[in-house]
Amino acid sequence: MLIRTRSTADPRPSEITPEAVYLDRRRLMVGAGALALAGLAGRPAGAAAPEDFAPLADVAASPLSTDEDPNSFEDITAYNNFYEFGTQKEDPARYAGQMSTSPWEIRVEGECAKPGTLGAADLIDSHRLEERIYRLRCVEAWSMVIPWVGIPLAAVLDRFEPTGNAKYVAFETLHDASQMPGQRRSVLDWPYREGLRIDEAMHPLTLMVVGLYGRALPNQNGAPLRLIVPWKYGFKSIKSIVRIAFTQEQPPTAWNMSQPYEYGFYANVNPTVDHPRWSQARERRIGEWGRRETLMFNGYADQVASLYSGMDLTRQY
Ligand SMILES: Nc1nc2c(c(=O)[nH]1)N[C@H]1C(S)=C(S)[C@@H](COP(=O)(O)O)O[C@H]1N2
Ligand SMILES: [Mo]
Repeated sequence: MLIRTRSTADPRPSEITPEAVYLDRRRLMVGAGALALAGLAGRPAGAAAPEDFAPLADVAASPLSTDEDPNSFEDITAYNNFYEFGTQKEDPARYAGQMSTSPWEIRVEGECAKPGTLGAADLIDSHRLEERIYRLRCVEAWSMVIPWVGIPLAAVLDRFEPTGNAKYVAFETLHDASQMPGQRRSVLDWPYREGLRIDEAMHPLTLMVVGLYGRALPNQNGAPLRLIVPWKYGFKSIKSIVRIAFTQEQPPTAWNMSQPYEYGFYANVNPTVDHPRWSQARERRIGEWGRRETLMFNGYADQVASLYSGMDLTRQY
């Protein structure tokens, strides 16, 4: 996301990782080889290393994965948007370590038969974990390919038995400036909030993420539980969730509240609807030079276009 005072959306050349650092999917399968490769290529001091994160057991590969090569662990954990820790891309890697993520509970309430709390550890233990390699397209016109580990959000929400009045689902991030120094500044109206229509929340592509690269989720990526909605701009994929509410009305969302003419509720990736200040037709894949064409619904049109039939996506952006 961009605040108005910033002048460029693009990563600086110094933030672009050399090709040799990439871990492709096959190297991921033999973790030790991948680590050796990262070591040879030279990781910057202080950067997160995969071995710092606990491996997740019994992760099944998902047929919903893209066949594109994932970005490196280093790209994924060093170039982040997580404004609770600062507005620069390297701030989350630097500061998110001060957030305590265990124990962690999500309060679930609103239009459901069984409101309650959800412990992150219990959730991980009681569901089958899937690896889903998804493109993440940031509204700032860059993208990454990330091997997430998660649980279909529908399976998580079903536990609380949403009622027929549940038309939307609202999500909130932790609000605690003692752990999140970025919240001392009113860059956004904290806590960070997001929301989905119930059919979007229940769509099989929507994932409650608990890890990446087969390991527990790094704090800078939204530990211990964050959303991924792969056909929407990255800002819909809210991190470090502490509250979920089923609602009858469309819930307020952080970026829409802050800059409604720039960031809509739907935020579907759409190369034909430009942001007021820049084109959305192309994107830079982090780690690559040049640009790729942005795909309608981030490449997931076959699966999700029907959710929006009859809607004017120029107006409901
Ligand atoms: N709580 C919270 N969630 C957030 C953000 C944020 O600032 N705060 N940034 C969003 C944006 S703009 C993007 S592009 C993605 C980035 O996810 P990543 O850093 O794991 O790649 O997180 C999203 N989720
Ligand atoms: Mo973003």
